[in-house]
Parts: sequence; C-alpha cells; structure tokens
Amino acid sequence: MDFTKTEGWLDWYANPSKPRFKLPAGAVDAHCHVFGPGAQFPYAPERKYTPCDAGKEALFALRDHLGFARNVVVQATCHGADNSALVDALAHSAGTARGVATVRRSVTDNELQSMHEAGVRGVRFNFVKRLVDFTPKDELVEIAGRIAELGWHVVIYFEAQDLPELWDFFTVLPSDVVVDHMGRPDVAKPVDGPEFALFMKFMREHPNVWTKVSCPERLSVTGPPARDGERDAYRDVVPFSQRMVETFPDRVLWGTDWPHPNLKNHMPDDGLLVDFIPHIATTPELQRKLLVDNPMRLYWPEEA
Ligand code: 0GY
Repeated sequence: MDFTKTEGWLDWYANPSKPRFKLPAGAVDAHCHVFGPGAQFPYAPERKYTPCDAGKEALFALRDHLGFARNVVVQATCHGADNSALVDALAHSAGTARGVATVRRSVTDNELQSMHEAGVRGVRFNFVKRLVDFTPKDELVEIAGRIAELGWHVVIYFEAQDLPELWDFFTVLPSDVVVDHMGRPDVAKPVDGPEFALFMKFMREHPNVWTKVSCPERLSVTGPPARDGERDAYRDVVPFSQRMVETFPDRVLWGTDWPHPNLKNHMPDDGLLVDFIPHIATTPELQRKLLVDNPMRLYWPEEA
C-alpha cells in the first residue's frame, strides 16, 4: 500500500555524527520507534499523521553507530493498536530489543501472552490530544489491571498542563508508571516554578513513577546549534533534565526518540542528542544508572 507523508513531514537525520560522549557498556536507548515500512505494516486508519518509513534495519544501524547495546521500541500512534511492526522489530533484534505496545480492551489473553514472549513489557496510554482519540478511563483501568499481572508497566504521555486533571487516574495505576519526556514541561518557565514543581511532587509522592529525561529537541525553545559543527544544543532543557536525574537517579531513563515524529522546525542529529547526556547526568555513576542499570531493571530484570 502506498502512503503519502503528512505535509511538511521531516525525515530522520540521514548521517548522524559520531557522539563525542562514549556511552557506558550495555547502554539502552529506552525510547525509540519503528514506522512501517507502510507497504509491509500499513499505518492505522485512525492515525493523526503519516510518517516516513523508518524500519528496524535503520533503527539497529543507528543503535550501533551511536554505541547503544539495546533498544526499547515504543509503539507509535501512527500504528494504532496494531503492534505487528513493533513485534517484528523485536523478533529480529536477537534479544537486544524490548517493547511497549498499545492495546485495546478487546485484546485477548493469548495475544498479550504472545506479545510477552516477543519481548513486550509495557503498554502506552497516550493523552496528547493531537495524537490520539479519547479512550475512556474505565477501559484503561481494565487494561492496566490485566497487564500488571504479566509484570508489565504503563507508559504515559501527556502535556504538563494536563497533569492536575489526570493525577487521580495516574495514581490508581497498579504497576510501575513511566512518564514520557518529563511530562513535557514548558522550559520557558522557571525550573523552580509551580508547573515543574507539581511534576516533581508527583514523582516524589509515588515511588512507582519513573520518567524519561528524553526529547530535549522537542522541548527546547533555544533549539539546535546555530551553526553546523557546533555541539551546544538544547541547553535550556538541561536544568529540567538534570534536576530529574539528580533527584530521582534510580527512576530515570533516556532515549533518542528516533525517528522523531512530528518535529516541525528541525530534525536533530542523533549524535548531538547523545552528547547532551553528560550535561544532565554529570558523573559516571549517574550515567550508568540512567543508561544501563535503570532500563535493565525495568526491561530485562532477569539480567539486571
Ligand atoms: C514521541 C512523541 C510524539 C509522537 C508519538 O507515538 C507517537 O506518535 O509518541 C509527539 O508527536 O510528540 O515520543 O515520539
């Protein structure tokens, strides 16, 4: 099947630089996606965007180029609740990838079991209105109860202004809960301001909540380096990510977010994104927790 990309769609960065920061052995890229290819794994009819194809071979080549050992592939909304592309990527990873799926209430126990065997360890609940249609809370609670029995966790994606309204729902989830991209703070606001303080409180009061300190390119207002070859990108996000890493060193994860869906202004050089890490995790110990120990505990507990 042929698909026409959403107008203005930015494809991933074709020749990422080699990072200067050397990742610790066994580092995990804990947030990335595969898109299609659409001819093999058609995009969902209910999708809100049509991306470029970004298949598993390109993802694994990037993993090796950047120096990661493993990936956590997160189901992207353009595939709806059809997790075939994700499961196919896991099946071809020789055990180096695990996954986070999207499921509906209609998913059967056998389907959950076979996803578990393929390496799925979580489901994603998405509350970003531009990405998904509304799902009733009772359906999500039901799914959360079923997947908790498999030892899976819930990944939640929402924007900072929606946390007050979603708080009560999030706090009844029975499993670990992983928040994408620090709950998308507005980094033009102060790191000590009320909005980020609420997210800090959410993390502090709920020891089952983790967060990904990922996506500086999505959150940044100051943006990428002014000139090619410069490497000081996205520095306005540093105070937020660093605060998380230092306050909750055992509950933070990091991911590239490759192939970076829905970016409007620029596509990041993934090598530069890796070079962002030592600015937010400033010691070898914090780096090891962020990149190895924490993702291994959540996704490969049998090896951690
Ligand atoms: C991300 C962010 C976005 C998209 C998705 O599944 C998705 O479509 O997650 C976004 O547009 O902010 O983490 O990939």
